[in-house]
Amino acid sequence: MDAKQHGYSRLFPFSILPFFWSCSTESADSEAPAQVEDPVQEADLTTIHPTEEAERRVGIELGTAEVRAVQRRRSFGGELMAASVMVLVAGGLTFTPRTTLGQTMQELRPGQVVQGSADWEGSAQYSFKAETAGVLTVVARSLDESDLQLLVADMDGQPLPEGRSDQDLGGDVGAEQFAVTLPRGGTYRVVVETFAGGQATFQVGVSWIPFPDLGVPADPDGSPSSAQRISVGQEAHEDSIDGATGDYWDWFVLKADKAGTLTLATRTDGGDLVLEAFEAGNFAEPLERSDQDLQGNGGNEAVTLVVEPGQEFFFKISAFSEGVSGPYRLQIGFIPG
Ligand SMILES: [Ca+2]
Ligand SMILES: [Ca+2]
Ligand SMILES: [Ca+2]
Repeated sequence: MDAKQHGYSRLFPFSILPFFWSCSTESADSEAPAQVEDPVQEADLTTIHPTEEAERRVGIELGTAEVRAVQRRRSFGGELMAASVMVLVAGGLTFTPRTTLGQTMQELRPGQVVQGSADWEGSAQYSFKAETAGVLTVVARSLDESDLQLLVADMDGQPLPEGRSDQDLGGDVGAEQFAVTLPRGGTYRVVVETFAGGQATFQVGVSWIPFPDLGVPADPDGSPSSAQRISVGQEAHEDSIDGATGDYWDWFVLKADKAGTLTLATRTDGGDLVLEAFEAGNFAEPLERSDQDLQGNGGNEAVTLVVEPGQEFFFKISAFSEGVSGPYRLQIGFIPG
């Protein structure tokens, strides 16, 4: 497996295991909720073979199954049963780690260690206020052997450059610490996550070195909330990134006014770009990510999304190696339907 893809695919197989494990052990320990008499064997159930006409009338369609990477997203249909609560799910349920702007977060202050817990989705969020640029060191230790990882993000939830860490210090999966440069004064998010999702308890603390000379000017399109607006049908957009001056990436936002298939593509004469697509409100994990180096060119990338009228999508263009610069052209294609 390509190193660029590794962080994506390794999450999924493990993420569902704790869920099923906890269901089975908890229900095994509890008293049966009902007694069933004369149960019918599966082989004795009525089998229905609908005609083609019947299938058409009830809307049964066959489709092709495909295998895709999923980031921290778990969908379950049916009936969930835990020791003390039963949840009936009609159509299916999707859990997606999501952070909401303006959500109340506990503030971390330098020198203080606080105890925290990750929620069922495996994330706990804190804020940190910086007066100037500087270096923030984050330290976390699991209190329950959960595998932790750390993330420092801006207030949109966008990870900073070099803003993720999962070091498993000394072979202890719950022992994490790292230092990250905050590029200017402002409020940032510190996120303690569990590697496989699910609840965890831990201690977390930060230390801070103010370092104003590390400051770089704000990138005008460097966050989702200041994304450049683009639209279907417009001409190709010419732009560039220059990591050396703090222009690490460019954000774009597009609102679909029709249903169809949207394709964004980048073209360059050199360099190596990464193109990512996000849904509004979840900027830590992309919906789609392209670093395919199409036509053998590191800057040629494309993502395709099926869109509904009124849906808004965000796109981030960054260099594969931070600090690399170069011009690029962004093309927007759309097939209605
Ligand atoms: Ca870890
Ligand atoms: Ca930029
Ligand atoms: Ca690339």
